[in-house]
Amino acid sequence: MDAVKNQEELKPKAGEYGASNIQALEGLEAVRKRPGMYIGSTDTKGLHHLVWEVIDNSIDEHLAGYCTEIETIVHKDNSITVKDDGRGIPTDMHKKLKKSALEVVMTVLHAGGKFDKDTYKVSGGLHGVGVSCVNALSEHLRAEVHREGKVFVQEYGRGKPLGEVAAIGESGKTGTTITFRPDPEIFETLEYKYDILANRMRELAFLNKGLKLRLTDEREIEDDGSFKSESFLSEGGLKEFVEFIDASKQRLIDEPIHVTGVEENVEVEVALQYNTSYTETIYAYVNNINTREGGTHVNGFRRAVNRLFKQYGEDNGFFKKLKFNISGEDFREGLTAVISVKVPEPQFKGQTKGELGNSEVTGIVSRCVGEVLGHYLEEHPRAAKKIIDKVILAATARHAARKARELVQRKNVLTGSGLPGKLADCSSRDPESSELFLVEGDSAGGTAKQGRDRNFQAILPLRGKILNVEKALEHKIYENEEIKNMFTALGVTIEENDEGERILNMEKLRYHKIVIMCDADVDGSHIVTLILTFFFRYMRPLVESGYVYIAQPPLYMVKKGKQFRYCWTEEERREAVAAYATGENDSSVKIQRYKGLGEMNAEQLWETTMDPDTRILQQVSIDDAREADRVFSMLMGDDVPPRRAFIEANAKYANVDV
Ligand code: 0RA
Repeated sequence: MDAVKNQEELKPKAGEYGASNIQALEGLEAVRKRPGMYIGSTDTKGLHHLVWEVIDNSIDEHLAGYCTEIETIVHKDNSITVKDDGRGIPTDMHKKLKKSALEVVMTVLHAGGKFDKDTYKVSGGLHGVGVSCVNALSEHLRAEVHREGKVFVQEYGRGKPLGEVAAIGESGKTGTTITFRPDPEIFETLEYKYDILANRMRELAFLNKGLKLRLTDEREIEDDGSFKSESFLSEGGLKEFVEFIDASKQRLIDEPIHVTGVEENVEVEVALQYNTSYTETIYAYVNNINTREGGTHVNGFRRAVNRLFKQYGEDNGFFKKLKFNISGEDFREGLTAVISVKVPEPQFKGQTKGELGNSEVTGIVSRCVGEVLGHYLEEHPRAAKKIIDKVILAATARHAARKARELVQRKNVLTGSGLPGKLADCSSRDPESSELFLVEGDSAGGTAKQGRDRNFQAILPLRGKILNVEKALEHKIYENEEIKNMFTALGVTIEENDEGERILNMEKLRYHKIVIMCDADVDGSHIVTLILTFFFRYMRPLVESGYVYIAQPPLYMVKKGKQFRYCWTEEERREAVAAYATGENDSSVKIQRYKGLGEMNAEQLWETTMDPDTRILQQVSIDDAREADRVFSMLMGDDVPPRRAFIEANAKYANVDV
């Protein structure tokens, strides 16, 4: 192996990329000291972030027009290889640092090398910290570069080179292969999750049409002896992405509307479709990064959709018979869209930096979408009419729901305290220390009432299955006894703003802990999903505030004589049995499986599930609730849209009286 000493032959031609472009900024010690600052966390999320960081660099090569395939391999020991066919990391000598550019890119923080603003790069949010971070946080890393006819290799330990860059052979190809083993001194877990990797790669394939991403998991062997492996490649891009998201839904128009455009160096691509459901699904990306909190690109998109459809409906007299206004919200029901913008210098805002802040983007997206949508509506009058009908349907239902809601909310005010008869309230009037248990079934509700600490714990029993919020019409929701009880017990109301948007008024919220307590069986978990779906759709701010929890009743009690232990997992059960048993098959050790809350008495329920000192509560994150909603829509489907029946029964759009 000969180390690269003579740099003359590797000198870049004029205009080509050279080592001197790379600026050295910071050392990698900082990264190891405070990894969270660079990759967000050192849990499973941070661990996967290492892979995204390397892949992002390969995708930058794709965006620059040089890379068509990225292969990712999870090895048996959870080390990772990412191989691309891009240009390869430059290996010529960096003039100031007197080191190979490869070494600089791998060992100097922020030396990504691609500082020119004309090329879009994946940077912003927590991304774009550079492969050097991956190197710093890897026990071992090997970089192999095929470039200029040669194969160059350098290896590192915790970010420090283990030797010089070596030219180890010849190659007719170009590309970079990085293999790294995350450092156990840094990460709490080292186990890569196939599904997390696969889902992100599928998403990246949709976002970068024509780019092939291959994932191989050497930890899993298939029946035919090969490793588990999948390839992701989309020729249709965002259009296919929208079709994938809506796979289980009934589409309203034949194929998604596709928008592409460029303005002021901002690239815009959007695909949108309407389906027969009532929920809006928008996935938005900036430079391939998912912006969960939306931002100016999403605002621009909404603005265009509202403006164009409203104009079209008015110009064609479709809204003439309506006795109420169409509002922004009405354009959102059943809308599925993917918005992808490429912005040279993205600014991210918001709590989790998941919101695009660049104000110029609003107008750019709005104009691009507006122009294409305008043509589309002119050229597809039948599709346009279908969408407008759907919008009118949404407005009509919103109008009906408002009336139903107002009726219920007004009645409440008239009937004094307004608290539901079924509620066993607590004595505390301080929301911060008060808890409401939503308990499945009257009998478990009774046990919970006996077992609770009435000073701060309130119990609201819910009958069997609460109303199926997927199938139900919104105005029916507010008439449902169980749901009304939840609203009044909690002290929250829904109001509408000028946009027609439903806003949850939490000013009079009576509890800051809302605990869903269901049986630990299949039915119970179905009911949890149902309740979470309801919270996600109608009381989302409660979830976002971190007020919603799921109780975790034990699955077993293991007993021997007077000793007993509650167990929440199979493993705990095995341990308990092992601890009590004096020999094999010790018949004095008894295992009781708790199928439902009803099998526990008040005291047991208190000490296992309700007592703040001993209970386990799972706090529901917004992602949990969103996932419940997704699972739920898939299970329930929407074969015959109920609102269609509703609207047919009420014939004329204008005169819905509830
Ligand atoms: C610095 C400069 C150039 C490319 C890269 C780094 C690069 C980094 C990674 C990481 C994984 N795969 C990669 N591929 C490329 C520009 C190279 C040029 O101008 O020739």
